[in-house]
Amino acid sequence: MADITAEPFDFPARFGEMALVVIDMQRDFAEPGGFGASLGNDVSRIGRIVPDVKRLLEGFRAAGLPVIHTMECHRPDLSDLPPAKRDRGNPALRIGDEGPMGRVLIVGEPGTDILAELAPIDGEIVIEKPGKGAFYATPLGEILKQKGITQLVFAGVTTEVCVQTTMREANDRGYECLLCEEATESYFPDFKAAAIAMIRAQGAIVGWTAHIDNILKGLP
Ligand code: C5J
Repeated sequence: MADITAEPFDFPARFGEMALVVIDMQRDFAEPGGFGASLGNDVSRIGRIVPDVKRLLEGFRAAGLPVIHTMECHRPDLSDLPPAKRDRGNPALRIGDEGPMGRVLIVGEPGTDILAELAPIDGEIVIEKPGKGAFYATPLGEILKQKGITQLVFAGVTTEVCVQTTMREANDRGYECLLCEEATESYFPDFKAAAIAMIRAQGAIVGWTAHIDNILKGLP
């Protein structure tokens, strides 16, 4: 066991049981013309964390620790897209509509892809998820159980939506969760700060948060 400097207190790392989970670093959330932009968001904020997400990925790869990527996406026939999700808000483009990067958030479309700089490499797991949380309607729980993973380090977007939802799902399932502060982002800086504060409040009620250098220097 080795401690990673974190808040609200050091994270008791067990590297043999740890995986990195990179949430939804997809073109649709990070590039103009995608789903995030269609909701009126400034997507440039997401692009700014790419170098740190890459550093974290490379650190886990170099340490030989498992890496899991998630993608928010739906089947082409939309059979896994509840009307309540498709109809929500007033976006310029709805999920499944044809946009400048293909059909929005549909599996296999160019906009749904993970950013090229962060693309999964051979042996890494990719979870396609129809919800905000990565456990809902996916095999993630089974995969983690098979691999004996009990600790999850999180990166990705957006902090208060898919990242926090997945951390809460994981926390309820008994995983110890650590969020890398520099490798996550929101379209709303206040929401990122609030999500980080909520996660680590009350003695790590959802999990821990840590700076990237402390995570990287703690890796074996
Ligand atoms: C959102 C996500 N924000 N990956 N998705 O719709 O956070």
